[in-house]
Amino acid sequence: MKPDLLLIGGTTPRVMEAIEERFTVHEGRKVEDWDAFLKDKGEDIIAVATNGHDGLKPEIMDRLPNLKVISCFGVGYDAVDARKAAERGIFVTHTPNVLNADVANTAILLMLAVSRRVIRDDSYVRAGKWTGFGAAPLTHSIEGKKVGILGLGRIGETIAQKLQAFDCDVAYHTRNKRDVPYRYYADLAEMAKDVDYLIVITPGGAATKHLVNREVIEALGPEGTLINVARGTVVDEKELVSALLDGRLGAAGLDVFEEEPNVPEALFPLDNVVLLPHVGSATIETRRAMGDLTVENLVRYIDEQTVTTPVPECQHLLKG
Ligand code: A2R
Repeated sequence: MKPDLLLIGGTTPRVMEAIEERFTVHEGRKVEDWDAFLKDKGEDIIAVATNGHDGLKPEIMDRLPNLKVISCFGVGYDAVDARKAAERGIFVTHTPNVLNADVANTAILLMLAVSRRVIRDDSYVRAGKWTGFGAAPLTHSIEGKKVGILGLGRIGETIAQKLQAFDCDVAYHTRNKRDVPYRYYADLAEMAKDVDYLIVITPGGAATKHLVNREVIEALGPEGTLINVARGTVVDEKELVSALLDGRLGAAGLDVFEEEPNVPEALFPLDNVVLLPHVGSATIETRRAMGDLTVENLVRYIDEQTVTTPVPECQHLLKG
């Protein structure tokens, strides 16, 4: 008899095939009556596979008394209450490191796309304006600019390393100063005041909610550019939109939003803003690696009662 797994959200055919080999899979998105499902199957479910967006609702977790492992596809796990899971001895796992390069590339892609006005200039060509009006207006270089990184963890450090190729002057803000060759700011607004670009790459959740507030946005200022590849909640989106509309902030490149998939429509006409549908890690190569690690964590739990990449809150559950 295969153990029972609840799959929340969709997944790739490769992951589906791998989990179906080892588990009886119950697809959450096909469940019409959750109450009936949980009454019938809640006690059998020992594993949940989910993603950073859907997570696992607390009211569902509460009704899975024999749950042992929650494997989350993605590095951010703010949609799962990892502390509560750890208290119950449940492993929460995520997929760190394998996505560092592509999320960092997305941050730099947004810096370049915004600064060089790629979307505007592409439209310029397609609309026949090049032949009609001649050369497009000049744009800004990212070469040698000052970049402040909010969150210098696995991905933030990868961004910093890649920015060396553009001769950027990198600074960072975190709660704990690190032993790295970049200038540290204990105060985020101070850093925002001194840089041309502010890149946000912290985790989401309550601890980072609206860290980028009106004061930080205004410190970045009319010549500054905000790049967010972390979570929409880290930035006060209302303040961001109003600063962009008033010209109190120069430009923005955004991969994430507070109420995904809803994006403030006020941003749509602005050509100093580039908007992406949360695709930081969304390449075939990286999503495959993330999927494989999601499955590895589930299978190792079944075979060895341990996991490969627990979130920090569950680290202590590892044996030895
Ligand atoms: O504050 P520290 O020293 O714990 O540094 C972490 C920083 N961070 C913060 N910085 C300022 N204020 C905060 N309240 C705060 N909370 C955390 O964010 C650390 O430098 C960084 C997180 O790094 P990692 O845990 O290595 O995460 P990783 O793999 O870089 O991914 C970051 C996020 C994910 O959680 C997803 O939401 C997103 O990127 O894709």
